[in-house]
Amino acid sequence: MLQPPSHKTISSTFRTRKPWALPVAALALLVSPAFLQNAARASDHGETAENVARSGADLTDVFIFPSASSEDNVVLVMNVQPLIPKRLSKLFSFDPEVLYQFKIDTSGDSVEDRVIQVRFKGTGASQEIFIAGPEDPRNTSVISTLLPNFASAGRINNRSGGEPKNFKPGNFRESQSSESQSSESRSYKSVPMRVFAGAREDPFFFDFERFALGLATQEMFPDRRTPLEPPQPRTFDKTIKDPNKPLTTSWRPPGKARDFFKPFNVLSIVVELPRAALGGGIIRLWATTSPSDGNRSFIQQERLARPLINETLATVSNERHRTNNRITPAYDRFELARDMESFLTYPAGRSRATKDAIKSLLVPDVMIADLSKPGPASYLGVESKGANGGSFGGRALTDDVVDALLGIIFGTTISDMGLAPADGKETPSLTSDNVGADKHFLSEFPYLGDPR
Ligand SMILES: [Ca+2]
Ligand SMILES: [Ca+2]
Ligand SMILES: [Ca+2]
Repeated sequence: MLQPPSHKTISSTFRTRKPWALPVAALALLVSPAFLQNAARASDHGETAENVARSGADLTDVFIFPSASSEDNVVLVMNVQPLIPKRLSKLFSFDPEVLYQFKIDTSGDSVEDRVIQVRFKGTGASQEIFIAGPEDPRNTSVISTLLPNFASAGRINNRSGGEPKNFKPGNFRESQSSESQSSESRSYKSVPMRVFAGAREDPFFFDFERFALGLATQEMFPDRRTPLEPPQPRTFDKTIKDPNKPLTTSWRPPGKARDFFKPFNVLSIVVELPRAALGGGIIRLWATTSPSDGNRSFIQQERLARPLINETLATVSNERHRTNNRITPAYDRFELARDMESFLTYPAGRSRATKDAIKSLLVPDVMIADLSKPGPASYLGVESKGANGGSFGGRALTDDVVDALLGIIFGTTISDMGLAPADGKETPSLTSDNVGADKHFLSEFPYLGDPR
């Protein structure tokens, strides 16, 4: 267990904050669907009823960072199936009815130009993984159809010590000309890929307990109204006077704050492949999970790129999380932008200029990486033009994305980046949850730590 290959936290014009280890007491929590449904408000773990009901399609994280073993390669990660308790990983399988996809936009319009599709057959120790792409998608809506040329990457490989597979399918194809606008005119060659699928330690770190459970089971931010409304008394919950006002204005201090996710595992899909196979330039990445409709199509249940955007800035009520999960990034300017306006106006109380700058920074919800740049990965690195320590962007396993978002919403990140003048509306005590990356990352593929 070594330091991860690309270690950068938000720093420089962002806050400078290195991950630090915290003593974390074991949490004896009964993880039940009811608990999740009541509590999940700000992580991407069980954020909608349908994700709790079908947790194999519940995305929890997306990462993209340079390979530690080859400068030519990049690593994509998606995690699903939240809150697998310690020592129980073997009881969980990927959902064989779900199509798992990495979607990659190479042209800057947040419409995918290439997709990598992953499917599973069977369950348990005999589960088999199939993968296709990166290739032009047959369609780009929330309805997906399968790429041709699915090939088996073998049996699921977390059952016998976590050995990953080198996977070089001969019939996988790569566009040789990213300049070409016509999919018909593209020619292809095979893409060597390394693939891992199986249980891993959950890399996400956040004081979720403080956020969701620390205040007599009320979440830190009472649910906000959408569409945008002025503050008014909530009639259906007498314990909250104002649904738009934070119930507390501080996180727990260092030493008291806890990474709620520390004892839990997830199921990870890790793919390492040449940067050139994804176009080699600036890409916009997101992941989707789409259950089968029972025929030949797969209907999007969740979409995830930048963590916490939907879950923090949109409300649970009015099914805003579900709505944003089920649309494509192209619609974020109509839906997610409205949610953000509401949150940034009421709980956060930011100025007009700051709100507009935050919306232009975070809408549409895609993860941007510049594959022409060396590592390390650094969250929001492309958007900040390298101001946070690197211009590759993407997201490293150790990036403190919680603090990055809190700094944007409640801190001086936006004015530090020169995107809007300081508005004097900061809430400094809310800009860090005081939890850092204290996980068991690996220095090599598949990078995420062994399951607990
Ligand atoms: Ca989720
Ligand atoms: Ca595109
Ligand atoms: Ca943090």
